[in-house]
Amino acid sequence: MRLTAEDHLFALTGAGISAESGLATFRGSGGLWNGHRVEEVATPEAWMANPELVWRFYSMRRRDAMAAEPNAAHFALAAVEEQLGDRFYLCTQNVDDLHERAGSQRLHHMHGTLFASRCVRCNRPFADRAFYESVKALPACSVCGRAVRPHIVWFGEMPLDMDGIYSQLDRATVLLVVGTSGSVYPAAGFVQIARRRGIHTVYVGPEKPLNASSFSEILLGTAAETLPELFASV
Ligand code: BV8
Ligand code: ZN
Repeated sequence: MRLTAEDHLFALTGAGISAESGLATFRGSGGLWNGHRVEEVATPEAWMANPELVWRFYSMRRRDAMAAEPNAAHFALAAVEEQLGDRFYLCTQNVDDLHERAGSQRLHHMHGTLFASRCVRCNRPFADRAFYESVKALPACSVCGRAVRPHIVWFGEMPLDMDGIYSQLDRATVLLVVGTSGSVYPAAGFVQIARRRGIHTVYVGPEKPLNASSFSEILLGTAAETLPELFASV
């Protein structure tokens, strides 16, 4: 991948970029996440059926993310953002805060964030780092009393700010995708949009993603090993 001073870089990351920080990926553990089937807990149906299980799952994810540190891949993306400024945009499917903690600013969490919650009726996200691990500890809205849920986009729900993402994709001259299996849409479809626009598309990860055939370039390797080198020539 060659980046010039005129390029607009759109970077999309997935769970693989946080793997070297010790955070579990969706597929790494065979679709199970610490013993829970993801479909069991990352859906509105699961929330309706068992809010306590869902809050236990996300409390565990909050704990894991608090204990993790950003790795060289997160820092490499923050460094290249320094150089590119407004010609850089990072869209992550991840809900952990490792990109922020590595210094990324032009960053969008299209599937929500672990450290925010929102009332199911008021719907305004607020910062929340608490753990809710028992039925009696389930949070309720201080304004209207209704249930408070994780500010996470579940399967079947609309990802956040799709218009903003598509307009950034329109400006990009290079799409870099890091550490995602390409199994979930609309994120897995961004490379097809980029390809139709004829821009250069690069995938970085230790194994080919499901949408591998759409990429101009596939760099097989881990994120922490590959990204610092990839940006060395910028
Ligand atoms: C939507 C937050 C409409 C939750 C996530 C039938 C019924 C209902 C829906 C659907 C359906 N069929 C299709 C759909 C759409 C559905 C979908 O795609 N389902 C799949 C399963 C078929 N999508 C949705 O529901 C989305 N919403 O479609 O709304 C719409 C459509 C268009 C426009 C507007 C609206 C919402 C999906 C969001 C769900 N929430 N996350 C949470 O975190 O708890 S998804 C979650 O899984 C991730 O965020 C990511 O998006 C996805 C896949 O995870 P990955 O990040 O890719 O991780 P994975 O483990 O899969 O892969 C890890 C990769 O890392 C591997 O490739 C591995 O090789 C690599 N790796 C490992 N180690 C390293 C590494 N890479 C680099 N370095 C390493 N060291
Ligand atoms: Zn409320």
